[in-house]
Amino acid sequence: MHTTPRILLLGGTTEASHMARALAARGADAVFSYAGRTGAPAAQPLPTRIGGFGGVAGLADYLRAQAITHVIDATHPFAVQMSRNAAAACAEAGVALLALERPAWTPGPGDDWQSLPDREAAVAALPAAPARVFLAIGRQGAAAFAARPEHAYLLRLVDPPATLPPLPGAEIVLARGPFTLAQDLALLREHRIGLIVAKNAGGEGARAKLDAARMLGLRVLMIERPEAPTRAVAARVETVMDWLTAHSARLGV
Ligand code: 3Y8
Ligand code: NAP
Repeated sequence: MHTTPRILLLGGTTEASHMARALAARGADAVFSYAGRTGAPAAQPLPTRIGGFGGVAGLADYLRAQAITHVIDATHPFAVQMSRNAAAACAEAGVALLALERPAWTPGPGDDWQSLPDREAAVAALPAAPARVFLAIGRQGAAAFAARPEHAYLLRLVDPPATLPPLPGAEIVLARGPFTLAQDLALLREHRIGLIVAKNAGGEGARAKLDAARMLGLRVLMIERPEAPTRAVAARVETVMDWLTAHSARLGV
């Protein structure tokens, strides 16, 4: 059976956008998928679908209905539910799966990081004395910090929130990354930030705040990644392209 690879690219990261450009340049038969978390996600050079699939069963049905032969999971390391569903649905539908995931950040000379296993640990790790905290973890996790109302919070969100997070006096800046060192230095200085809470996203799109923190001598409470499901993982777009080529040969094309 002569079938060219038909690819589902689960996106939402800088690496997914790079992957989309490489697939489009090769004229691959691919579809890009967003969850629909933001109002106007960046346009992609591939046909794009937006919204959930309806759990594992919904994704397995989608894979069969769309005759998908390869899934590339290029979602964010904290998008762990999507990654779990992709691993289960691909196993159920007999579809090849490869994750494209950037390595976690590690502290270097001059970094003052405290590593935390999860968001709740980060809430508990906040200092006793009131601080001005840059909560750089987005909208979905901010409410947990209502347990520590003595601190002044700065949030950076992609879209204006439908409802304000329950953080009295919190300041909100609206910005979509990737961010630059100059931007993040200015933000930390302007808001007199004393402490940063971040997720260990890895990659270049969100690391500027860490370089700025080091320059300003600020501590970072670093929330480490949740455990990802077992699956094959590549760290580079080229590796994924080689995987597709090798698999295409097996598909007889
Ligand atoms: C909808 C697509 C690209 C991808 C760009 C990357 C870089 C900029 C840094 C800070 C941290 C944060 C947040 C962040 C970054 C990239 C990448 C990345 C962090 C967009 C996008 C979608 C989302 C969803 C959004 C979450 C939120 C998280 C903001 C587009 C811009 C904080 C993660 O309001 C909400 O519900 C937002 C939800 C998931 C985390 C959260 O819990 O709030 N990303 N971000 C994707 C979809 O619908 O499928 O709108 O264009 C993508 C990007 N965000 O193509 O160049 O690769 O990591 N995204 C974190 O790392 O902590 C910002 O401010 O320093
Ligand atoms: P999640 O908690 O892992 O997934 C929750 C549900 O959202 C999934 O079960 C699925 O719904 C849907 N979903 C997630 N990603 C999807 C995608 N790319 N295409 C279609 N449906 C998707 O997801 P999340 O952490 O909210 O992340 C959502 C999106 O934002 C992803 O694209 C991710 O790459 C991006 N992002 C997330 C973060 C973060 O900090 N979490 C940071 C940057 C970018 P169904 O079960 O209905 O299929």
